[in-house]
Amino acid sequence: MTVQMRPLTIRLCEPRGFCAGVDRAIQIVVLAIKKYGPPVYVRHEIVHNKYVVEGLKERGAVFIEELAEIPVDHADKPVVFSAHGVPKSVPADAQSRNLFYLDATCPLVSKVHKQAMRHARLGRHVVLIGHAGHPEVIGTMGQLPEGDVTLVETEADVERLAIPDDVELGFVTQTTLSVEDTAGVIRALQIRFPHIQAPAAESICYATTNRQDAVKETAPGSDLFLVVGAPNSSNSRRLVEVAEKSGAKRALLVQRASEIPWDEVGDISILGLSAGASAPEIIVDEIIEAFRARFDVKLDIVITVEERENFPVMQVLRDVELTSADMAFVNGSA
Ligand code: 0CN
Ligand code: SF4
Repeated sequence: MTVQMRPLTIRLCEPRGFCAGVDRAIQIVVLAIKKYGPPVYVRHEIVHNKYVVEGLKERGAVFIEELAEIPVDHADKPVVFSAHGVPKSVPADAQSRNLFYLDATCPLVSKVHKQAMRHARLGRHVVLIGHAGHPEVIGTMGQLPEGDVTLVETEADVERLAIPDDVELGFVTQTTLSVEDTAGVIRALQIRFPHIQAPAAESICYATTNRQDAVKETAPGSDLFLVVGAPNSSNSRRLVEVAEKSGAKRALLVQRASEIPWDEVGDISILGLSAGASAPEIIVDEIIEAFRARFDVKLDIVITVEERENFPVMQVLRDVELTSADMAFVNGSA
């Protein structure tokens, strides 16, 4: 006797998953291992994803948090800085240790660094909107001398700011924030400090914006919304919040199919599904398969925009060839 499985529509967001900055950062580590041989040191998780980090470890990457962890007799091994960016003190420290470094900071994070430096050059104190303790925030604050940047996270923080009215101000933001919440914080800043200058271009990146837009489109009416991503991934966590705010009955962040709480999933008929910018597609596939084993799945791909961004790696790595297996790992499909 065949058992009828309950029908389930999976609304799959497109775009989702890897962005151009993540793709580039992973490529840099893979190419550096090919070119220089293992070990290649990587300062901080190259992107916030365990599957990616473990895959790179198997290929010969060694993850560290600080340059001082590199053994003295390995000073000739390359060290890669993560996609999230680093304070100016880090390349300076690498230079003083005579290390060979490859900077995998996403070009869109570097753009925010430049916007912050431009404000400072024009005599403005910088207000950074972002999450305390996040490596990107540490990196952006570290572009300027201590005391030249003030961090705010919320509208309430803006109310508490004790900056005299005659101080020239400019703001920038972290690249992976909630578009809506940030608009609120910017409004609060502009009310409190009408003379505050915006950056020359939007600091929240295209990938963050597009993934949030796609979730906004698919979340209404979803019984459950799953976002593939890590708890330390800012952009992934924002997608969970956006799903909840946009009308999903419940939204959860999962790193792998094994984290799906099946007891709590219950009798759902519409599932929303997306993935953060650091989450490989292979895990999205794994999750769809896990639902196929339990439901009669109909896949509904919701395309909100087509992404064409591609960030090339640095010149020194362009002569290295990738195998098709490397390429599959780099684009998240293996
Ligand atoms: O998850 P990520 O590694 O980083 P955050 O969203 O926590 O910043 O994704 C890549 C984004 C960048 C930079
Ligand atoms: Fe760059 Fe945005 Fe991707 Fe971060 S999420 S790596 S800023 S494109």
